[in-house]
Amino acid sequence: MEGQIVKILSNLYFVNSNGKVYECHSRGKFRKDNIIPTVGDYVKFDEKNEYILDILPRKNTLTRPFVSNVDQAFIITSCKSPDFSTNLLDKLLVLLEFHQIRPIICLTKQDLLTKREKKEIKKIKKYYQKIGYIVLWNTNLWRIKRLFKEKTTVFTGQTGAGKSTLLNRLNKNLNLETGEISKALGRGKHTTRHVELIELFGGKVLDTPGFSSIDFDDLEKTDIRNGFIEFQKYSCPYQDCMHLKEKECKVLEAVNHHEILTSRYENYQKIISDENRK
Ligand SMILES: Nc1nc2c(ncn2[C@@H]2O[C@H](COP(=O)(O)OP(=O)(O)O)[C@@H](O)[C@H]2O)c(=O)[nH]1
Ligand SMILES: [Mg+2]
Ligand SMILES: [Zn+2]
Repeated sequence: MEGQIVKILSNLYFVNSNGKVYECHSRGKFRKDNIIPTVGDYVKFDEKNEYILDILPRKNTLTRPFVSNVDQAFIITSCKSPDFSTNLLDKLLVLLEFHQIRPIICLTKQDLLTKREKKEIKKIKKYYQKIGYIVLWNTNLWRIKRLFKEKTTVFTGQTGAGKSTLLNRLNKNLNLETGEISKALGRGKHTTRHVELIELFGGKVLDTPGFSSIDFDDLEKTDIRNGFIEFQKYSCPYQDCMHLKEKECKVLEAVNHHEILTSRYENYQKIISDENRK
């Protein structure tokens, strides 16, 4: 049978297959081959003896926490408190593009905005939609719910952006801690918790934030360039143009004509010139 590992407790692998969970052991073989089964792995298993037989090829693997085969990520982005950061958003988009994870941008705390601020955010929202991203308000619950089906999903975004709040709204049974008060109480339980994929609206979602802008280790300059997806439609005279100082660069032209959002280009420059980039 085939299934997906949804939780690991020491040597026990919880494999979900068609909604039923099997508590499987792993054979020594994987350790020898240096493959460690992780949450999210699709596996072949012997359902009678509850043994994992084989790990199927992975689409991707994230670290911190370890999870494989992530299909999509909600980037929870607050409009205010903490302030809206296009830099963090663009960083996360680049990372997700690199790992071939579909980004879903979800804006929160729009209720805290003045009319003028809201107008500004709406403009930015439109731009990201125009270049091909799904962008939603956290109040669009019915639209959000429909996105989970048959997908493995992670949540990411700044602390305090509203990840746990949204997850709780989606499923009241989750009962995740939210806000600063609970953080101050700091229940020790939280830090030792195991990573788990939970079933939600016909898909699976990781119960902790699974991704951060610190995880930039493997990316090269060209990966960063390719992560700015709207740059790809411009064909510059320079083959393999990095859109920085090249002559007659079409991307630079588009920036000057405000076809490309200024903040997008500025973030590109910042990210690519960041320390120690290969
Ligand atoms: N005004 C407002 N507050 C929100 C919204 N979403 C979350 N919050 C609050 O923001 C704080 C941080 O939310 P939390 O879900 O813990 O953020 P997390 O760190 O991303 O999990 C909490 O006090 C929430 O009640 C929202 O849409 N509007
Ligand atoms: Mg939280
Ligand atoms: Zn160029």
